[in-house]
Parts: sequence; C-alpha cells; structure tokens
Amino acid sequence: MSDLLIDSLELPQGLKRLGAAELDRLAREVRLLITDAVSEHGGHLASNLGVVELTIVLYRLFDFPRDHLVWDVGHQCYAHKILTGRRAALERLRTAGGASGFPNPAESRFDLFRTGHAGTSVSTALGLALAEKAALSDVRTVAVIGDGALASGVALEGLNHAGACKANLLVVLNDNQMAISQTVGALSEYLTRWRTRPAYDQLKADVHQVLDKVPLGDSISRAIHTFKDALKEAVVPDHVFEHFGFRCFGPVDGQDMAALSEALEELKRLDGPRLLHVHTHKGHGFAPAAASPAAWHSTKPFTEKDGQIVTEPDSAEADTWTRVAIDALIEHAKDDRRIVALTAAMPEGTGLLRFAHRFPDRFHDVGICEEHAVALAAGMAKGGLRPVVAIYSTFLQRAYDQIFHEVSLQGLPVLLLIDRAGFVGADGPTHHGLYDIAYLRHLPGITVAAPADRGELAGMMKLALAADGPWAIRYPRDRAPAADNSAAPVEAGRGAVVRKGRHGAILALGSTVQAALDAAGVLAKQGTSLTVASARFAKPVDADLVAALLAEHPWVLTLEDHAAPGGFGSAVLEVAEARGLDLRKIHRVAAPDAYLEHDTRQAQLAAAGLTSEMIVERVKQLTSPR
Ligand SMILES: Cc1ncc(C[n+]2csc(CCOP(=O)(O)OP(=O)(O)O)c2C)c(N)n1
Repeated sequence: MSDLLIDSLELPQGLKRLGAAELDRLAREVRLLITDAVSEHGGHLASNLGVVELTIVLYRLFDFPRDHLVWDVGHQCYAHKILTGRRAALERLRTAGGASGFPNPAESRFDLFRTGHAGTSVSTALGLALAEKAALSDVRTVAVIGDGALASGVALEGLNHAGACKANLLVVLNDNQMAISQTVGALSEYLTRWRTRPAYDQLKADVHQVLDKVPLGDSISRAIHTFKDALKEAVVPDHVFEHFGFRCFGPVDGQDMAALSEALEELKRLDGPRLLHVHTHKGHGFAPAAASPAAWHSTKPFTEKDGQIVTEPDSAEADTWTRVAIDALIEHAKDDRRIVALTAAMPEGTGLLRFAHRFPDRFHDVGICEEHAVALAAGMAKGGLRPVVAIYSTFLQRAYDQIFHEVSLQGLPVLLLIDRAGFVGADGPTHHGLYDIAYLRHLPGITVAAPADRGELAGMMKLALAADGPWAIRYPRDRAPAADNSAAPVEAGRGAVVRKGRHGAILALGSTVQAALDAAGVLAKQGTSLTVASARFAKPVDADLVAALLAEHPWVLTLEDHAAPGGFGSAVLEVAEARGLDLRKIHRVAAPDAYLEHDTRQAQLAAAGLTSEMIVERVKQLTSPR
C-alpha cells in the first residue's frame, strides 16, 4: 500500500477537504512525482516546480472542469495532470503511450486545448468566458499565463479585448521573472518594479487600519462588510492592466498557499476582467533547478548521485545542426560587422547564446515575439544590416505574414535559420517543424535551402549572407553528418548527385540524404544500385536535376522531413509537370497528413517511412516486378 497522501485522495475533489499541514505534504509529494518523472524521461522541470502550490489552490477553490482552466503554453501542466488523476501516465511522460508534456483533451476532460505555443491562453479563455456569458451561466474561466508569454503580441491582443468587453475572466499572471532565460523587454522591467511593491500586504494593513477605526459598538457584521468591501476595492490602482480594463490584484507569493487562497477566494466572488499578479520561483523545492532555472527549463533525463546531478553525457551536443549552424554564422560575423542575430526568447535553444557572448552588441532577444523579430529584421536589412533570425520551424509559423509582407514583398536580405525543422520527438505535434517549406516556397523570390551535411551548410550560409534577397536554411533537431557527401560546391537552386546507380534514383532533401545513402549502401549489397542526389533546395527546385534523374532512371523517389502536402515532393511534381515530364515515375516519402504523437524522433521518422530501413522497404516495392 502506498503511504502517499495523494493516493488516498479522490482527485481533484479531495483537495478541498485538506488542512494546511496536509496541503504542504501534498505539495511536497507532487514535487517529488514531477521531479521523478522528469528525471526519468526529461521534460520541463523548473516551470512545473514553480506552480505546484498555485495549481493545488486553483483546484481547491474552483470547480474544474465545470469551471474552465487554460494554461498558457501548457509546459507547466504536470501538477495539473497529477491532480487530475494522471499520475501513472506521467510516469511515462513524453514517451509513446504516456502523458504528453502538454495539455491534450484526448487525455483528459480537464485539458481544454491542445497547446504548446505561447500567448494564446487569454484569447481562448476569453472565448470560453463569452460563450458562458451567452449561455447566462455562472461558470468561471481562469487563464494562467507566464510573464514571458504575457509580452507576446497575441496575449496583449487578448487582454486588450477582454478588458473592453467586460468578460468574466480571471487572468493569473504567473510571474517568475523568467521566460526560458530572463524575461526581456519593457513590460518585464515594469513587472520587476511592480513586484518590489508590497501592494497586497500593504493593502491588508490598510484594511485593518480601517477596521481599527470602526467605532466600538458597531456590529461585527458591519466590520466584516467593511473589510470585504475594502478588499474588493483593493485593486491596484495604477497597474498597467488597470488601464486595459482589468481590476488588478497582487503581487501574492505564489509559493504561499494561504496567501494565494485568501486572494483567490476574494477574486472568485468578483465579476468582470480581473488579474491576479502571482510571484513564483522557477525550480522551487529542487535546489539545482532553483539555482539555474534556464538550464532546468527543459532537461534531459538525469540522476542524482552522491548529491550531484548527472545528466546524460552531452558529447553529441557539439555535432548538432544547431551548433554547427551558429558556429558557421559566428565565423562570418567576425568578418562582416553588418551581421546581427535575432532570437524570440530562445537564445539557448537556437544556439545564439554563443553568438551573444561573442558579439553582445549585435544580438537581440525580442522575447516571445516571432512576428516582431521578423519585421524588426526587415527594418534592419533596409537599414543596411545583415539580419539573421534563428527561430524554430513551429514558432516561425507565427511570423508568416511578416515573412510575406515585410521581407519577401520588399525583397530584403533577411536570413531565416529554421531550427527544429522536421520531427521533434518528445514534444510532439505542437512542436513538429513540418510546415515551413509549405509556408515559404510559394513566396516569390525566397530561397529555401536544407543542407545534408556540414559542407553543404557552410556553402549555403556563405551564399545566404551574400544574397540580395530573402533566404531560409532549415535543419532538424539532430546531429549534423560530418561527412561532406557532395564535393560539388553549393550553388543557389542546384542539387548534387552524391552516388550513382541505375535501378532507381532518390532525390533527398536535407537530413534525409544520409538515410538515403545508408539505404543505398544496404541495397547495393543486395544487387540494387541507386543514384542518390542531395536536392539542397526546396525553392527553387533544381528542375534540370529532376529532368536528368527522370531521364536516366525508371523511377525517382523524393524524401523530406516535412509534411507531404505543399512540401518538397510536391514542388518536384510541379517542376516536372511544368516541363511535361512523366509524373507517374515520381514517388514521394514525407510526413503523413496527420499529427504524429510524442515519441522519439527516430520512431516518428520510421512512422513516416524516412529511416534507412523504411527506405530500403520502399525501394524494394518500387523495384519489384509488378
Ligand atoms: C510562440 C512560442 N515561442 C516560443 C516558445 C518556446 N517557449 C516555451 S516556454 C517559453 C517560456 C515561457 O515563459 P513564461 O510564459 O514566463 O512561462 P514560465 O516558463 O516562466 O512559467 C518559451 C519561450 C513557445 N512555446 N511558443
């Protein structure tokens, strides 16, 4: 029998009956469960440890799922998952069949939206609140948003609208002064100044002073009334979101369940747009994460040995595409002072931290504001700089319109380094980078490149930084092959044959070239000789190469770590059609038109038919007599 308190509770209702000492015990247990799951499977740790108390108090005071709770981004939902009966699933966190690292309505009715991108909670929660208003219901809606996500454009759009339409919405601002790294920007500086004002405690002192002045003999009920009224009016008068139409409260210590309960109990009784400013600590309760919250924002599996934390050896880090790309960029930046680098709150993930250390004055972290990053780069390019914007493929989706309107339409030399292009593994469908070719290649004048190895990347970087128009270089969350597969120098819009054969041809894009070469090696031993070409560019596609491969082989198989609709293979079909070539000889392997769940990247590539083993099978089908 388990002696955990949590196992004796009916969740989440059982939380409402716990006393202060039991709540403290529960918080410790939840923290341990989270730390255990992340130590085994990796995941977001620091943010989750910070919101344990807040999550418990929200579940005690509100009636979820009758009431609505929306977590922004959703990476901090582990306590929420544990408290809604998903402890067992969390033990297999981010692995196939286990709990997703993000909210997912398919997992539980307590999860309202499938999320992973920042800033959307206020808008979706507002929509829910307005739907409840239309139904004349008394259901309450709560959005929890971090100080990092708060500065994203969409969050501010939501707040702007919510304040004006007087919706019954409670926004809990989970301010821990961190996005992944330190939160940046003027709003963050404002919140820091605000945080240092003991507004809520001061408020209580003020109210008590009022009560002390209530004349003796006045009824107790009047005194209580005065206190409640005063507390209700205890808005923070000049808080910036007051001017957005929100009644603002706080800051409250988010690790103090009594203080949180007191504040939320009152706020629950009020109507209209309300904002509670909560101050939490990333990594709370786990010393290494509390000391280095950025490093522990998202972590690989780890163990504790003799009081020391040991993570998986990181020898491969030096070989990642991220590292290789930023190293190449740094080399160019040494000689070209016009090169500036931009990130949207991901200096660590994109590798740009190294650029920032080398060239602090030429580095800009704009916060979780991908649209702004791209528009800013357009302005910089217009002003004569050579901006390089490194953003994950999935988050760059935010900036589609800026790529079209501010960059492509103007023909400006902005270089997009599209990291995490392709399957991402454990983060799953909210984070796969499977659409960038589709959302870029229809823009006139843009060049979209995908290197197969380090040599190709170096060649592409050189061309991109000398180009007079927009470029994108996409690469996955993976190791970059050291081998220089193709001796042919990189030329814009040209692919290269890297292996010659006669039974069929594979035209592979980017990281899929290595899998194609591995498959060709296996097949050669079985008597099937293949041509393998590195396409290098998804826009423009090398039409001459496509024509030559079709002329010399019975079939051409395209490979890409990208969605099939609108991807590289589609582009090959288009150029072949434009030249009047035989489209029936072209076959495509790409990510299917479906959301592949969290798993290892390798398993996802296999599911899409993109591992060398799967390619061997596909080629056997193509070469076997029909
Ligand atoms: C549009 C978008 N860009 C970038 C990210 C990557 N990302 C995940 S969490 C995070 C930091 C969020 O900070 P905050 O909202 O303050 O939450 P905290 O982790 O501090 O609780 C970032 C930048 C994302 N999820 N969505």
